[in-house]
Amino acid sequence: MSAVEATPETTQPKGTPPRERQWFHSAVVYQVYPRSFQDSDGDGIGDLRGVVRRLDYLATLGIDVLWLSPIYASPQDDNGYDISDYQDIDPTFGTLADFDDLVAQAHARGIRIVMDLVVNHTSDEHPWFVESRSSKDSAKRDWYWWRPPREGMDAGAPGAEPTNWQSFFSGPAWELDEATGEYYLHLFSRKQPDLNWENPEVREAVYAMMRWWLDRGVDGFRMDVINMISKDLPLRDGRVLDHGPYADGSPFYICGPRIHEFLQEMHREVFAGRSEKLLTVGEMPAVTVDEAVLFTDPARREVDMVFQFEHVGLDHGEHKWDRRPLELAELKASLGRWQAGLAEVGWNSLYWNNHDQPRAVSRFGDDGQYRVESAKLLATVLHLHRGTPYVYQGEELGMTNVPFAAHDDFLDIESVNYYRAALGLGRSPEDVLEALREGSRDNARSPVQWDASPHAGFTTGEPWFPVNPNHAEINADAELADPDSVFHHYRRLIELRHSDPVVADGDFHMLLPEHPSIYAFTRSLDTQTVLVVANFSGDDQPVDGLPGEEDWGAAELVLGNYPEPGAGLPPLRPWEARVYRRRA
Ligand code: TEU
Repeated sequence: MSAVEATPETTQPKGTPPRERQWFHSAVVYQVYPRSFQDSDGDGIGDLRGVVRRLDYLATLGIDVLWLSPIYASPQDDNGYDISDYQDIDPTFGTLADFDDLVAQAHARGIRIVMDLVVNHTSDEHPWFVESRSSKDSAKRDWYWWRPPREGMDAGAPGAEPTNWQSFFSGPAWELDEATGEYYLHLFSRKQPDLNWENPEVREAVYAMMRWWLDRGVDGFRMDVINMISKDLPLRDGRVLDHGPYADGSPFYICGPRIHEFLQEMHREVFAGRSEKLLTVGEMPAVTVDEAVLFTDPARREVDMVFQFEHVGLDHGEHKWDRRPLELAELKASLGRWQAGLAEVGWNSLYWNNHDQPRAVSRFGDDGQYRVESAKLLATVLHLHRGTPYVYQGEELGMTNVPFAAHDDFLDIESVNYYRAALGLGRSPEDVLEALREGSRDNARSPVQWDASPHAGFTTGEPWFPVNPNHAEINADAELADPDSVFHHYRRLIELRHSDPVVADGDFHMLLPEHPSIYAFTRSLDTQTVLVVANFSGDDQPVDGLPGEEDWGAAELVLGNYPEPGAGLPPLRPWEARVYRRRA
């Protein structure tokens, strides 16, 4: 949030020397999904007092910022991303007093608190929507997107929806309200009606809510699907998708015509004049590098960074449930493009997974024989890129995907709805189950594994979601006790980012872009250069063709995930990653 500090010299015209260092360049963010983090009252659901209980653990890990997925009052149709009261805590998670205590105790440990801002939509149980649907003449009717049935069609008739868009959670993106005979837009579930940001009253209500949380000590926001708030009017039909009756409406709501105007207005109304070092990160499905430069250029006062989705879509075919193998060269090309694209202006977020993505080690690594090595390799590669790393709860323990047995093991609305819709479109149950096993968000939502006890120390009650049976082996107690564990490898990487400016601000340079198994790059700042070499395969890989190879042979080994490799640049063992440093 550089507005406060943004004096003329901090905004840099093209081609000038590297920008001013921002505090979050050397920060690491830890994401907590409260339902699955730590239960403190035995009801089987994680809560705020549970987070407080684990603050020392997080301080030991060394993270700087805690991003809390939604904890607001909510009917939990989408696990909290459907909010019915923005200024109260859901009783499942605790009270405002519990929240204030969490903020105080986190700040006492130098950890900032970032809230999840979900304002593209509310819950259909939010008083705003209850009033809006009450009548066509409601003062809040225009706070949401209401439309009559498609011209010449009766309300409720198949295809009578105002546009042919598909919801992210399968089915149409419009729901008929029988009482008023009109449809309302919901890009996600029917219990998540989209807010109409064209209405200045809506925007002011959101800004007031955000100021309320900042006044309460919050240090920033992760903004949910924030690049969907500006719709391209008039709302009209999209191209019908090959795999179903509905169409892709994204051209009419991804990075819409007023998105930069809205984010700059938000910045002026909420953040300008605030001195605290705040953090804003916009979750932006389908955002491009060029758009991200505009969104994250400090001189434009929009957001500090964005979550882009390119690298978490490389193993998708036509859609996320159409899985295909990931090619390392494609991954390098994608992440390399984002590094280069935001090298001069803007800033990257760095993540392998979150509460919407399968577990990183199962997806990008090897969660079998080389689970520990590949978990450390993924951390090494990600944390030494240029940008702010995000650690998703349990990632620092090397937690894996969940061994789902049957379709009714899935609880996530996106997976449950997709299973039903896919069968309706003739896909075989076995086939869909396999796709869910690989791609379901539920893989990320099993409770954090704190110890080897029956419910992994997550709860003394019955967990809302079964604990992964591999918690007997994979758990925080075991990791903390083993100095060579995945946990301590994350701790060392975070220490490196805190202590070494080349990690926080060094220029990024990709090497061996076409190599099918080796991911290699350098970071350089002033006289220092750091080399990262990583073997994304289960076979030994010679490190041939590396520019300046002979020089690296004598360099200092800063970090590795195997016992000492020996002199020179010996071949990389399966899933081995090494970090070298040399001074010019
Ligand atoms: O996710 C938006 C989003 O893009 C995801 O829905 C994504 O498409 C999908 O999960 C990939 O499988 C945000 C939140 O992170 C998510 O948890 C919410 O369900 C969604 O918005 C609606 O608020």
